[in-house]
Amino acid sequence: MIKAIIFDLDGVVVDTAKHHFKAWSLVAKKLNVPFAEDQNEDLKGVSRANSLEKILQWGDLEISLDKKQELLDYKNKIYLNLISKISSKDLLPGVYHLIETFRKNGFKIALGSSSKNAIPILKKLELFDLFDEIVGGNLVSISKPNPEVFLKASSLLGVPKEKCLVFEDAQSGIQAALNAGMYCIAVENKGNLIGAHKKVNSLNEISDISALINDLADKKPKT
Ligand code: B16
Ligand code: MG
Repeated sequence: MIKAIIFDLDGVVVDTAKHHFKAWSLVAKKLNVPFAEDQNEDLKGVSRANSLEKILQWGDLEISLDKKQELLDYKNKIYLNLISKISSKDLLPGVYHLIETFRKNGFKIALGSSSKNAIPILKKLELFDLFDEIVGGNLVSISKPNPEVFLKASSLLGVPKEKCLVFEDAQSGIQAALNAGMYCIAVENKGNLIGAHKKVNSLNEISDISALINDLADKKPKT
């Protein structure tokens, strides 16, 4: 049965989606591409470079590699500025308690995030030491929905993929977990996400991890 838990970072552990949105809004403004909050849903879980490609597609724009790099650096500079003061106060409800509970019950814990800023963010949140393995955007070559990030976490933990459970807030991340052959719980309160084995509005809805694991045992990883 399930032996390892893999947490997505942005949108599951910490409330940073609004900061990514703000930073991408400024990039889109520079490019004169209309960019609304619902479009930001399509960027969740997607790497920085692939997110820029999507915005360029929405605007039907082609730009040079140098200009792309300039915009990626600009976006990250704004984002880093916006998150400069994040702390454990910005953790999403229930996440700290849930990680601690899984740890006390012998589960391995990993991070599986597209973010290249994952390690400094975990340090700011004072969570770094709670993770057995951390796989961020610097360790993967193909972004979610490709399963690479989660398969790397499973391999580093030494736990087979079919014994891993992923918590995700993005459609691209749910697809990555399913593509990896893992269990997946969607964390969202808008009712937009499809395909996960189970949905919760917030992690603080999970009070009994044995019941949760038993509930998943009746299902199979969807491959
Ligand atoms: P960075 P996750 C993802 O993190 C975010 O959801 C996505 O909006 C962002 O573009 C991506 O990380 C890359 O982040 O610019 O910090 O490298 O949800 O996979 O934890
Ligand atoms: Mg996320």
